[in-house]
Amino acid sequence: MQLLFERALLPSGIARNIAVSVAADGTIDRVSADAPPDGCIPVRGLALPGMPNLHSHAFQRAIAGTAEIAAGADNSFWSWRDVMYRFVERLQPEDVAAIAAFLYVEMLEAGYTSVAEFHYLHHLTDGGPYLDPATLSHAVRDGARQAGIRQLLLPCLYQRSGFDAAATRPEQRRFALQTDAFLRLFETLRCQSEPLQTAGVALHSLRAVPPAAIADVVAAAPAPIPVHVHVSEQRREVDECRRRFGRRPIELLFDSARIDARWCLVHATHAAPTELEAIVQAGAVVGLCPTTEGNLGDGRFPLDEFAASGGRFGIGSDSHVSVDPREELRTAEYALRVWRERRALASSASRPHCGSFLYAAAAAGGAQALSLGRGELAAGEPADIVVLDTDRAEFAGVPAEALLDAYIFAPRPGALRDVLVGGAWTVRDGRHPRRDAIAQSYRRCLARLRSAEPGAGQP
Ligand code: NGQ
Ligand code: ZN
Repeated sequence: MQLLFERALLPSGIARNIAVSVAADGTIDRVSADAPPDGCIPVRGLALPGMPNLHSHAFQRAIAGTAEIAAGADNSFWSWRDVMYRFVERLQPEDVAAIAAFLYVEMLEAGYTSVAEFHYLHHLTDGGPYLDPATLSHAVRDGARQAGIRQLLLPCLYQRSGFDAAATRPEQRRFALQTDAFLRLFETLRCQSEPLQTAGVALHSLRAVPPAAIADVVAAAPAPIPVHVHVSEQRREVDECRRRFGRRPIELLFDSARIDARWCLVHATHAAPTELEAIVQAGAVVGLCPTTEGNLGDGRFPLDEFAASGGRFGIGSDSHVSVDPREELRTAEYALRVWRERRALASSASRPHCGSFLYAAAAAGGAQALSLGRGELAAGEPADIVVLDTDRAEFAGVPAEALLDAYIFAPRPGALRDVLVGGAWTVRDGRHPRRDAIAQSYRRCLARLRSAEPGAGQP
């Protein structure tokens, strides 16, 4: 397939009349600004590399917006987690698939072309193993297949409830795995990989995985297999880690494994300056989830300083209170603005356009975290492309070099028109072709879950 984009964001900037040829295996085999080859399909608008979503817990989509209730001074990340745990109690495999499919349709329509699914729900509701231990992993993969999104599935290791604990708590019973069972699960999923469905490993957190188990997993899952881990999201876990190990979580992680470019450190909110420096040196990606981090009251990440020192980052929608890359990027930048009382902080003199910088950096960091290449429109990269409808009145008068700034900082509905994943159109004219059917199963699933809730049936 040969496409001729009116405009495209290339590593060198926005260029006009760009021909992109897509190979049969779903990768880009040529990008050129020369005279277009015969048979090119013209596409109006601005083509961008699709945005990888580097952190998702799909099932949490179903509680997004339902935990925004005052509950006294103790309403925190930890009390939100209790609400989430209560919801997890009831989920069946078909629910997990239905929720994931709907969420992934939303992602595609918002311009995410790939997702790293950080998956820690493994067992039956009573904590016993499924006959097939990959049952719930297959459910999230099924969701990805229904929607047509590219997915890096990250089965997650979870072994204890805190730094001092020997095991999980009852409400975490569906997550707990021994290291050997975890590695078998990963191996199963890896063997079943397909072009759009790959596997890596996740360690839930330094809280939930002891250092010896981290070392075992890293030895059994060598580079370039991607490794994702939650780190330093909450001050409380930093304090508990220091009390138990005399070190901060990221320090402990660096002492437990060789951290390099295949690692994605999710959140890293409370990283100390020396820890941020170590992440930059290692070439690891920081996985920012700005809307979830804001929603849960996590804290502030110094993205301006981190980016200025060459730190790599990408974005994730995590708990899915928002499913929109623009909102993640804008929230990250606005958190800096209200903190520093200045503007355009994430960008720099060499990359002055804040929106363009944030988009390109997050596309590159996300691609690295999903082991997908460089996150650019270039030969050899996956043909994951989104197209903005720059003919819309909303873009009138916006110079080409500011189109991405306008897209991100003055967002309007309908700006994103088409989405290509692995060379196949998954969204046309802003709509996923299977939206209605998938939304209908999501509705039915939520009705079933709500009616099974304790206290259901009351007004
Ligand atoms: C999670 N979510 O694993 O779903 C976590 C909460 C925890 C976020 N951190 C649970 N956003 O960290 O223990
Ligand atoms: Zn998470």
